Amino acid sequence: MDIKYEKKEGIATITINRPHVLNAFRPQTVKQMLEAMIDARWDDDIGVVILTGEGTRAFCTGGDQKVRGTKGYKDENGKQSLNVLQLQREIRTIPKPVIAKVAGYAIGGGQILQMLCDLTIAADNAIFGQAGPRVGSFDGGYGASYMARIVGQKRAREIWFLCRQYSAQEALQMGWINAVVPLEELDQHTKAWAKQILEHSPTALSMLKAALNADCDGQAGLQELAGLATHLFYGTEEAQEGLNAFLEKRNPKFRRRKALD
Ligand code: 2NE
Repeated sequence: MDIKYEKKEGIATITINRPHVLNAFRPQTVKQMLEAMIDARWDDDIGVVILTGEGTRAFCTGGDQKVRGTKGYKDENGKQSLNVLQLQREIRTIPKPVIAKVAGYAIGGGQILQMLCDLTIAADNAIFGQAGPRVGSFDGGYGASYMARIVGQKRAREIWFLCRQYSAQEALQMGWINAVVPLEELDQHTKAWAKQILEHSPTALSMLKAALNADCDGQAGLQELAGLATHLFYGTEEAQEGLNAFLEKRNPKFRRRKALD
């Protein structure tokens, strides 16, 4: 297995477990992370997901350059793909807060994964940066546009064009991450944030996540928000009347809509 997956006290933790390559991901890693993320999505006992990397040297250094081919990254059968975009979308749309717990390097596609998490807590040894243009790659999706939403257009261009590395404190100043804590306290702080979130209304949190996404994600974002609204609507007397009328082969008797406060 390329990942560790643990569920405990309402928190699902996904740990990229490839420390020999600073937790760079290959297709198998991404597939396993996706499966874990989907499991957490449908598990009613889970309210928060933590994404992290094994050890203290790296959160994730992006795509494993040692298995990169001419059409993508090679899996165990030699098939080439770039399925990390699907993982990005799952982090973005899972209706539960996702926290990135970052120690060490968050570089390239790894930096983008942490950025797509709802919150990022970094250890004081964390280093953030882009590497794509240095190794002949780029992420022109969320990796570019969402970054610019967070750090601003000028900074996003600097990060991508120069491929420099930034300390945790610099990332905090840019609003790229939420908090910096001493490395030895990273677990404790991340758990405390997760536990505080677990005290709050899961429906309110999911609606807020979808609303914040919708502001950036165009029609896909509206679809996500509308999906949650539909889910809530199904629980109303009005929606049930529509369903019952169809099943009973009669015309529905909808009451006039009450004005909302
Ligand atoms: C992160 C960095 C700067 C760390 O440098 P250093 O000197 O502290 O460690 P070192 O010795 O470079 O790394 C330790 C081992 O991990 C491997 C290294 O090759 C090395 O292994 P050995 O040579 O000793 O056997 N390693 C680290 N990152 C790796 C990677 N991504 N793939 C394969 N092996 C990796 C330094 O390691 C670094 O610059 N790493 C490469 C960062 C990078 O270029 N990432 C890919 C960017 S593109 C991307 O992620 C991407 C995208 O742009 C679009 C879509 C999807 C993905």
